[in-house]
Amino acid sequence: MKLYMTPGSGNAYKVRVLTGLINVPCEKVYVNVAAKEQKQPAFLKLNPRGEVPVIEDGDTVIWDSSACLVYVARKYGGEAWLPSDPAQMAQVMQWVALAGNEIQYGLQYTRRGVTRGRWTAGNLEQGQALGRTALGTLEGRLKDSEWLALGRPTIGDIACFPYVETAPDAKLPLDPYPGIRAWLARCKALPGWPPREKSD
Ligand SMILES: N[C@@H](CCC(=O)N[C@@H](CS)C(=O)NCC(=O)O)C(=O)O
Repeated sequence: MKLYMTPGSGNAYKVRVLTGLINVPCEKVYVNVAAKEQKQPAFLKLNPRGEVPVIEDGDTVIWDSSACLVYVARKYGGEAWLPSDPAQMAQVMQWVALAGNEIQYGLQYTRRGVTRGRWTAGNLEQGQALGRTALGTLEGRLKDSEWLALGRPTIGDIACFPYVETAPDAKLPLDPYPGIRAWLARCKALPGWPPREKSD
């Protein structure tokens, strides 16, 4: 399997985490975002949205980190990371949905605005408000649960992790969220959890 990524992409990191945890060989293909390679016709054939991550597994091409997690979990992870039982699957996907909404538009985009001056969806206050919704939702769960769903680690935890860990870069310190801080440490202690290459 190939993973198209950049060293600093939190969304690509999600896929690296899952393939690391379940020990699926994964060849990294670095995309030159500074040169806008992700917007060139060759890459747009893989992902019409012009973003990383993308995975290519034989003839199967999947874009979007949430979709990549679903694919890898169901194809290579058995029932462990995204079970096929409808209620259990939906309970995991609730958290994957939080990652694709409040976490992306609140924590990821606000961090990008603060650190790179690139504001694509609102201003600091709007982004931080969404980010606080994400953090409050997570803290409500994690103050008395070790994991987000099913009492064990799933792709819900992996999807939420990267931009929650970097929330302080969006000027949202994690001091008021002890449940989240303990969960971040618990995630990183899982056997096979890979380090970030870089965080930009
Ligand atoms: N919803 C998408 C977001 C992907 C995304 O934001 N990718 C960033 C890197 S983390 C990217 O490719 N940025 C380059 C660009 O937008 O041109 C996902 O979850 O995969």
